[in-house]
Amino acid sequence: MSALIVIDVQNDFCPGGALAVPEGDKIVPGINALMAEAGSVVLTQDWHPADHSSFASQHDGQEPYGLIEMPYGPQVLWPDHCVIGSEGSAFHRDLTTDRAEMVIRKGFRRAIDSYSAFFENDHETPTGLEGYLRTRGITTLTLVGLATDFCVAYSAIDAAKLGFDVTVRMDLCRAINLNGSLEAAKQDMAQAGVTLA
Ligand code: VGL
Ligand code: ZN
Repeated sequence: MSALIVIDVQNDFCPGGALAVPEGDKIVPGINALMAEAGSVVLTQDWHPADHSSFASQHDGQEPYGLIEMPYGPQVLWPDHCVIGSEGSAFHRDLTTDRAEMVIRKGFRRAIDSYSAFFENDHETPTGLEGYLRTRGITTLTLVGLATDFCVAYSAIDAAKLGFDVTVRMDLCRAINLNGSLEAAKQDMAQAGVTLA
């Protein structure tokens, strides 16, 4: 059994949003088309409290896109984005959400970020998605969405490590590309056994 995992296709990651990914909206029609053929569809939603610790605004003297050390490791600081219930946290208006059987929200704990749909950024706190997929007998995953080099890559690598058969449709993803993060993410995904299509 297979599932399509659509990562964070939300207003704040699209042009005009708080953490806009270039061309983030361009992938929406292709994702909708792929959903029509998918076995199961899971959507993820970045979902932060207004005082989330990944926001540069919460750290004196820090600017967005800086790097700090958190108890769980290095963390990039972001502009405030995907605040719970805000317009920016909503799915892009053209994304088909009707076929989603599961919506998984992540990053809702103030003290820890969660790029991956499977584990928070400490790499050990589970989101529950693994159990959901396994109990449904789903072993094959296709990932699409935003951003290639953060939430998509982290999710794909975790999924491959957990033993899922993982393909990332690169044509249906777009990247932030911060200091070479896209190239690094591609290499890390390939090394983890993810198929880049
Ligand atoms: C993401 C940065 C911060 C993503 C989420 O969806 O890739 N990136 N929060
Ligand atoms: Zn976030």
